[in-house]
Amino acid sequence: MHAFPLSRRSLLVGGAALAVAPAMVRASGPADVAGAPSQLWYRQPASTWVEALPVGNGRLGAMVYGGIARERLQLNEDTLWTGGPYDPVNPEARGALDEVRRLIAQQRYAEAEALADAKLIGRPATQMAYQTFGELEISFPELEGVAPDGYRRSLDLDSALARTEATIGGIAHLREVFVSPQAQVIAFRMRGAALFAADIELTSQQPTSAVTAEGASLLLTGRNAGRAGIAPALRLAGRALVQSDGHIAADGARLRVTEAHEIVVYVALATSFRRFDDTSGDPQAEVAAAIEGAARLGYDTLRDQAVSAHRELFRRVSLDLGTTPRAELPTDQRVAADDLTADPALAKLYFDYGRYLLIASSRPGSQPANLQGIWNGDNDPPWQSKYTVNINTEMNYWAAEPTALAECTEPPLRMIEELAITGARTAREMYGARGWVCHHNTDLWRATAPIDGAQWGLWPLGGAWLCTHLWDRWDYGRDRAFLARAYPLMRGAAQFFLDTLQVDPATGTLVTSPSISPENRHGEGAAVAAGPAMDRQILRDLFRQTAGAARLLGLDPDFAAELQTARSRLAPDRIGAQGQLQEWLADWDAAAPEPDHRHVSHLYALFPGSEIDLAATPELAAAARRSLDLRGDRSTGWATAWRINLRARLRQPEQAHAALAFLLGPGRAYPNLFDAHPPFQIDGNFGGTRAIAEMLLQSEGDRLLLLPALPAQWPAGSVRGLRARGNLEVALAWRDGRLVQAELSSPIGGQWQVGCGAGAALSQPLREIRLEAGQSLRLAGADFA
Ligand code: FUC
Repeated sequence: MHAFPLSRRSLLVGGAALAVAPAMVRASGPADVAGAPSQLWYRQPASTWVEALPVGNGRLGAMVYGGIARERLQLNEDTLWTGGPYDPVNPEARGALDEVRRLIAQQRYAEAEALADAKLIGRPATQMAYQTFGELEISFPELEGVAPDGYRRSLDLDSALARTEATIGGIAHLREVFVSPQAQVIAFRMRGAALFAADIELTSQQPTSAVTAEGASLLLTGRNAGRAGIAPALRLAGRALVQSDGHIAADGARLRVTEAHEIVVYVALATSFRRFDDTSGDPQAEVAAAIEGAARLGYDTLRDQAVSAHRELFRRVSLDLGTTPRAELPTDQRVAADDLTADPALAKLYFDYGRYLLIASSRPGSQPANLQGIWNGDNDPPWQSKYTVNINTEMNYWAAEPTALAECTEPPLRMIEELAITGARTAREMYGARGWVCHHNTDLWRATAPIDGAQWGLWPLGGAWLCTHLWDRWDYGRDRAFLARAYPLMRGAAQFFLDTLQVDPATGTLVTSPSISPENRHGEGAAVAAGPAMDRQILRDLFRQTAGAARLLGLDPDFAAELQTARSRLAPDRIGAQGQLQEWLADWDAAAPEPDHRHVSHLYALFPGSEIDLAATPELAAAARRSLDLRGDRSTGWATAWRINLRARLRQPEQAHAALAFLLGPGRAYPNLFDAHPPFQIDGNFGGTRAIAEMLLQSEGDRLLLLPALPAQWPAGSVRGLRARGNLEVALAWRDGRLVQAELSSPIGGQWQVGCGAGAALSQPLREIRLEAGQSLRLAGADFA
């Protein structure tokens, strides 16, 4: 299989991995239209983890507390997980599969579920957990008990610098933290206006970790932990180097600096992980090389390089939704105020933060953003902080294409390549099928078997859903070489379903079986079922996109025809007795035990899919709206974010804004603006960021809708740098709730149908526009009158 070009190693050699095609970069003006810096800031140090501020370079992460006498940086490295390579397929699964299918066909769902729980779930029935690496602690013994003046702790989203400023004991202090994507180190600098002393420690709760001090550096070594019977296979190393104009001496396992005006600390972290099936790396050599490289360049150069690499991505988009005096308040007070109507700039901050978090947690060569991005301070984190691919991992990337961060999708796209390898084994051994499959979760080791229990894990569409992101990457960027690399992955995902779809005895249509509608129980006393709506919707997309890719590449005409035939035999979406879109093949929705269930899986076809559409399928769109009304707009963090996107697609701006206000309020946003499931889960940040974009611009096929869900709370504003399908860049400005000007440009040219406005106010008919390569076009609001 052809490898994606950027390996983890390529990230380590320099900034070239992040280079951007010049055509994609706008002349970079100030990132912030409104003039106010896009910053999270506070008047006190963080006292809990969800007050600390996240910095990262995709691979390395730190949570900065901004303590006065004791600065803590909680540290992460994205390959530090429990366990080692393993194959969780249950050897009894293949033998029991037909019986589970037969019980489902006979509508004996509870029996089918019990048998599936006993025989189909993987061994172990859980996966490995993402870990915390440890902490860098810098304490200032002389500052103990001294109250600061003018304390300010901030994270600047435009430069990716975390800073703490204060006057302590009459002396000005300035501390700064960033993570270098080029040198692969976390860098800390403290400057004082008078001499100070500091103690520096590197600690870890990982097994057998030992720390030694030598000269001006600390070395931490250890290994990872096992989990659920899977033996640990990773060695780990962390190295810290201290530079100072003062005196540096080792004191046991820590370094003591005295009489300093300035200290700089570089931290490098690594494990022996190379790939899901290879743990032969040399972490000690890796951290030594990173520290040496950082020391050679020096703090100022590293900082300049890191800031410009960040800006290259971050400054592509800028948003202004209007500013009120609330924007002057510390961030925790803005969240606590719980009033998005009075503080439209908080939505802009959340949007900028979502883009910042994606850049900081997912870069070429790194692992994909997991349930917590890259930031985790717990060795037993919620849901193991892994990859839940029945919604959460996909949502992590919903903002990437429309907000011009395509590079950040390299890690999940590479993960799909790896899942296609491990998932081929699961397809063969568990189903006797060709192609590949991934169920509802995966981890660092790319496990693909069902886990947890049938109600959660017996869902074979995880890989298929991920593959729709391959298509999106193609559709937004239109890079044929990318499509050629992605096609075999899509083909394998589709092939699995050609081999495993079953004929439903009642309808004669093709259905998935066994499956579930993610995590929801139906009214027949079980979750397992045949052919839930989401499966059919995802498969319609996967088959259409795979056949489309084959056609574009001039490959496999017979296979593409087979996909189209199978596609036409999938049951269509159905409208149930409540006027709702049916979640299952039968109309079970009214009797389902959790009417407000967080997953809205059957609405996939409205968003992120687009088969259901107000104009093209008005009855189904009305049924989707009815389902959403029945479910309610307030849910867990990610589930609320999904609902906002759905309201935007339904062109219901007021509902979208109300749900966004809930997402950005104290129930679903922590003081550091991390999304609260609760607990912290980063998907809501990314889903919320996409939702704001989706309220301003929608792009499906060649259709473009401008301001389709602009709420009354954002009467005037502007955005530039958004991306649409077909490699189009869009800038918009509006006043009094109406478009003033749109500017469309494309390096490759093309043809689009453009509409403007929400709900019934949508301009009709759509305007057809055509752009030559490199051309840009201005449209005035009056063009849509
Ligand atoms: C899915 C969701 C949960 C949670 C978990 C990580 O199982 O149903 O709400 O987000 O993933």
